[in-house]
Amino acid sequence: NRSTTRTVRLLGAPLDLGADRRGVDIGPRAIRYADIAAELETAGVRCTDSGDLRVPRLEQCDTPATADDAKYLDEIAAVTAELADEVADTIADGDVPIALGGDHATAMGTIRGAARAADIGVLWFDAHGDYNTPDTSPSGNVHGMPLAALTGYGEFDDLDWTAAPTVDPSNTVIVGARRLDDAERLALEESDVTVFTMHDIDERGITAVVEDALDIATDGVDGIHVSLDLDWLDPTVAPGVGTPVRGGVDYREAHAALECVATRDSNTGLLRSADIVEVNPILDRDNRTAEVAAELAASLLGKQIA
Ligand code: HAR
Ligand code: MN
Ligand code: MN
Ligand code: MN
Repeated sequence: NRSTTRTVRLLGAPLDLGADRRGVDIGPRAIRYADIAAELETAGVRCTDSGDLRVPRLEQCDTPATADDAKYLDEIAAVTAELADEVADTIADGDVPIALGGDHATAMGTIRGAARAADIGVLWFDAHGDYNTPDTSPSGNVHGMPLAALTGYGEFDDLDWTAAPTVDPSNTVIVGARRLDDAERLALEESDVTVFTMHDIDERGITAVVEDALDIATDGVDGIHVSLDLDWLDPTVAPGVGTPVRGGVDYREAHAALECVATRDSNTGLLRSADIVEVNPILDRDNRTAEVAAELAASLLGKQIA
């Protein structure tokens, strides 16, 4: 059991180079305006904020060639390398980093930083698999690729760190998948990554699925990283995302899932880091998606309900 008060350090990552829809760079600001700091304090943790990482504006970057297989990968590599350093520093200071994205390429930074301190597993809450590679991606959008890069699958010419897995695929679990590209599905089937789909959640219930996911992610490692893509939720709950997919988890299931993680964490202290990504305020309604994101962060950190 943890006895001391933990400190969460927010790291803004206004990265939008991995996605097509503009606006995800405003995500960190929207999540702060939804008062994530106050939400986290209701969970009994201290909250500090390191401000935003510097990200080149899309307009400053060279326009990718049509049919580029991984758009802006160089720029994304540079930004996520800085984020990895910040995450590693935060963990070294004894704090819990939460990166506020930004598109899901952000996780290439957070997870790499967290994996520097200890062997970790990954819980990946997402409608998508994000397991494309430059060779398989239908879009060239790097936010559809981070999990492949991090588990050492596929060839990423400009990312030297992908030669070895950052996290063991057998400790990597996707929860809530409902839209996989064909090549991506095949690659996941052949991998050691575990995929729990919405069908599994329908059949078995969210808490049973997340308990299994936790068992797999934590097997033989020291901690876990939680990667929360807001498009994991149903678009009726979280409309402010670039690639909404119907049929996602509802508000209560989302909280129940993160409460499961928090309960396991309160027993074993396994939560090392997190990221909250893909909030797009331009596509949102009344900052609803950022508010859900802030509330879910509190559930993850162990907020007591009543
Ligand atoms: N699979 C599609 C692609 O690779 C769409 C990926 C969308 N990704 C996210 N993150 N929004 O989950 O282009
Ligand atoms: Mn994603
Ligand atoms: Mn997604
Ligand atoms: Mn293994």
